[in-house]
Amino acid sequence: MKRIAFVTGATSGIGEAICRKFIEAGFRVIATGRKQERLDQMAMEFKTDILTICYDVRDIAATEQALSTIPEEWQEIDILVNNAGLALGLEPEYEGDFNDWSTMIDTNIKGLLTMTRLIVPGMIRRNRGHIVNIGSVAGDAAYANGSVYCATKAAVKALTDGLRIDVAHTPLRVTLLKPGLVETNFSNIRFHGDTERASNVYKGITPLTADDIASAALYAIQAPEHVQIAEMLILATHQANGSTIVRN
Ligand code: NDP
Ligand code: 8X3
Repeated sequence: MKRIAFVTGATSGIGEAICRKFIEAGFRVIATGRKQERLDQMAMEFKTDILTICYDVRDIAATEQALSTIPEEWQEIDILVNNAGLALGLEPEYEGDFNDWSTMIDTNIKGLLTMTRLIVPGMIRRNRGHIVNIGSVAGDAAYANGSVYCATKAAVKALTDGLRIDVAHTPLRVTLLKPGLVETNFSNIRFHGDTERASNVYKGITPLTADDIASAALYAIQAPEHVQIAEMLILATHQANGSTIVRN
């Protein structure tokens, strides 16, 4: 029987690439996000290897309702990929937008926590499972004008480390992936649709691709069962940390 991976933020970028990579590798995928149309396209493409569910990870009741619709043959989730997330704005902390802050905190921290709280108990009961959280190099240290986003990703690191401790007596494994610059829709969202500003983020450097991160996720989940890939920091060759990017 094919193993089942549940992926949040599957409608774009890293989450979509993870769905593709996992399905190619022989997994079935529960792909989730808020864009019904995009989920429908994925359902058409991957047919019986995919189940799509549309909901917002910030809404606990909607998340519980969404999970309650999962058919029996999809309920034994082996892998949870907590990927849904975003950055909004790039400005000094003393000038940040309250709504942007709430959206980042509610999605990146509380959404990830909700998914973990709802899906991991089944893994504990079945005595198998793997949680892959998408953090960021931004969680290692704050960079200029990005403190709230960086703080949410530092929280993802703490939550991942805490979960790993809490399941250490079980066969469950917990992985944190910390990408650097990955060219996806991320910067378009961050700059509220300012595509020129977004494209400048990736000028003068060859950024990572979503597929690069999907390969790292696949490596982690395919490692032998006694091997726990606890954390991977994945950077473009000319990026040294969240603040040091050498552009030509
Ligand atoms: P994209 O904007 O391409 O994808 C973000 C995904 O998150 C979309 O599928 C979006 O789906 C989903 N999402 C956002 N908000 C919600 C929500 N409230 N409920 C459900 N789904 C939501 O960006 P990336 O692929 O780059 O980002 C994926 C993850 O990777 C994020 O956690 C990001 O912080 C992290 N990351 C990104 C890096 C980069 O440079 N790109 C580097 C390091 C980490 P929909 O709109 O359908 O809801
Ligand atoms: C996304 C990478 O450097 O834009 O987490 O914050 S960065």
